[in-house]
Amino acid sequence: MAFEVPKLPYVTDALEPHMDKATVEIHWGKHHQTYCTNLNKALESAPDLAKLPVEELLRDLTKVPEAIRTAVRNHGGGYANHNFWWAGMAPGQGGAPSGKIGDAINGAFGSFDKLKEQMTAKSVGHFGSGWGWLVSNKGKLEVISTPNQDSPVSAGFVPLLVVDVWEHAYYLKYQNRRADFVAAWWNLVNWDEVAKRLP
Ligand code: MN3
Repeated sequence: MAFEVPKLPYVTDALEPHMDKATVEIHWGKHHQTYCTNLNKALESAPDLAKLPVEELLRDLTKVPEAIRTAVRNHGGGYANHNFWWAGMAPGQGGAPSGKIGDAINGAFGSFDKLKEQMTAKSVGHFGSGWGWLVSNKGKLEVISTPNQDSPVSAGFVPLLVVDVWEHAYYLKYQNRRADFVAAWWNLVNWDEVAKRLP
C-alpha cells in the first residue's frame, strides 16, 4: 500500500486571507504530492519499509538502505512535514492557546507572546529553505528550525507545531516578505491539534 497525500481538513480557500487559495492548491496538490510520489518511488526497492509509518523511517534513517537513504530523508521528510503542516492549521483559529498546551507554553517560555517572538525569529531568520518548529525535547518545549525537508523526528524530538518557510509556501501572495507570511500564519494555528501532539 503506497503512501497517499491526506485530504485537506478544509476547502482550499478556507485559510484566506492569510493563505490564498492558489498557494494552497499548488502547495498541497503539486509540492506535497511530488514528495509523496518520490517517496513511493524510492521505496519500490524496499517494500517492507513501505509498510511502516513514515515517522518510523525518519526516526532512524540508518535502518534505511544507503542507496535510498537520501531520497527517504528528503521525500519522506517532505511528505511527513507537509502532512503535519496542513493538519496544524484551520480557519478561524489563532490567538493564545489555553488548556494544557497553553500551560505548557507558559511554563517553557513565560508566555505565548514570548513563544511567538522566538518562533517567529527562528523561522524568519532561517537561512534558505526549511521549517520552523515547536518541539518537545524529552518533555521540554523548544523552538528549532530544520533545513530542507529534515524532520525533527530524526533528531529525537517530538514535533508539536510547524511553519513552512520554503518560498513555495508564500511566494505567490507575499513574494519575498517571509516575515509578513509568518505573522499571518499565526492566525491559522489549530491549537486543538497541537494539544493532541503533546507527549
Ligand atoms: Mn512546503
